[in-house]
Amino acid sequence: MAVVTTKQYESLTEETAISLAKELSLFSNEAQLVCKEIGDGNLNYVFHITDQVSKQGIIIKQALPYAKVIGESWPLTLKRAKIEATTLQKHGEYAVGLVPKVYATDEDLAITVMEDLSHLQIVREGLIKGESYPKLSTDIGEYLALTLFNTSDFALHPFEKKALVVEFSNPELCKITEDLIFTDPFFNHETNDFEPALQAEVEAIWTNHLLKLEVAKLKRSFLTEAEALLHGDLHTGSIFASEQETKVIDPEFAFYGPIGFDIGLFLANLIVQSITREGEQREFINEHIQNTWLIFSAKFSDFLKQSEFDSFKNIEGYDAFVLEKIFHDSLGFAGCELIRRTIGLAHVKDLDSIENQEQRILLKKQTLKAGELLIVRRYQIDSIDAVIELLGEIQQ
Ligand code: SR1
Ligand code: MG
Repeated sequence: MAVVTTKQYESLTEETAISLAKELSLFSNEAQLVCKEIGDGNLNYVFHITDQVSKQGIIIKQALPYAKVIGESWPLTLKRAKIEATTLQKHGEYAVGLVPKVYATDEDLAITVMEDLSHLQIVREGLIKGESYPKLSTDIGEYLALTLFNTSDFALHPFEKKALVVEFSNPELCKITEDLIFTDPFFNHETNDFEPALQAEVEAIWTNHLLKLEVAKLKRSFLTEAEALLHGDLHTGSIFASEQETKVIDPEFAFYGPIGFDIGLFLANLIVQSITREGEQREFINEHIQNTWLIFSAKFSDFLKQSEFDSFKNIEGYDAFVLEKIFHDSLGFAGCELIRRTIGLAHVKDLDSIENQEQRILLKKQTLKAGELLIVRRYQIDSIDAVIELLGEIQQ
């Protein structure tokens, strides 16, 4: 893999991205390159470069020194590009084929050059259109088990694990999550963004003592529990898929945190889909929710039995304790994600694109209720089937 340095940071354009691709010798001399900036996320530029002759392509992702979603008034570290590239490589060692290949990085330009995934769709977009991605939950359940187990103390020597905790320290991006997921939505904060028709529900959240106490505990867990190298932002906009393939992208929020966080974010984004769909389509999403947990927990539990470093792995009840903790954490984190995606700064298209105002508000209220109940009842919910039952009660 090429590591280019010595350049001064400057934002790429479609033209300079092509020049860079040529410099990196990633195409033949005869290639006729075209480039389009396709980034639709909150933070970065994404350049798609294709050779008109061979039809081969690459992606150049560049971090901007500020949050694109807000503008230059919100500065943001460029170091996240290195964290993202290194995480793709580390996770790719374990979750083989489930993350894009990295071809080159340049720390000064804050770029990652990677595999072209343009034959796939962003899962959020596809789900909104009614796609069902039959392999999605099996692939993501495996990705979660492989990446989270293999970067944890269960699989690594304590010195190696602690060195990784330092290497993947990502304070600025973590602060965004601490604020936008765990703090601002639960207070009358200026970053919040909600429809006036939700005023009563939002004020009920701000004054719900029990809910805030439980969110405080979840935030504390996010701040202090360095269990595994997380993706850190595993929503359905961070996954590309087709009927045959799944690839997890965008781990710029990666850091060592609680295992349930990645699982919770993914489940929450499926739950939004469950809430916005009906009939058979909802059942299909509910099966994805169940299967994600079943695949993850079965694999993780198998791996745990073979742990090289945990002397207690065969103590009866230990495996169940570990899995139960991850399950309850996941539900709590899912609840926080549901609430922040409805009333916080960064919304989801699944809800905001519903044109009928009455329907949109009804479904946003259901999303808020699902979030609240997952947080406050997480220790009483004893199975993934019980999560589906809870959703059924909210949807009546
Ligand atoms: C200012 S960044 C807003 C959100 O976009 C990212 O994808 C993360 O989810 C973050 O919370
Ligand atoms: Mg992202």
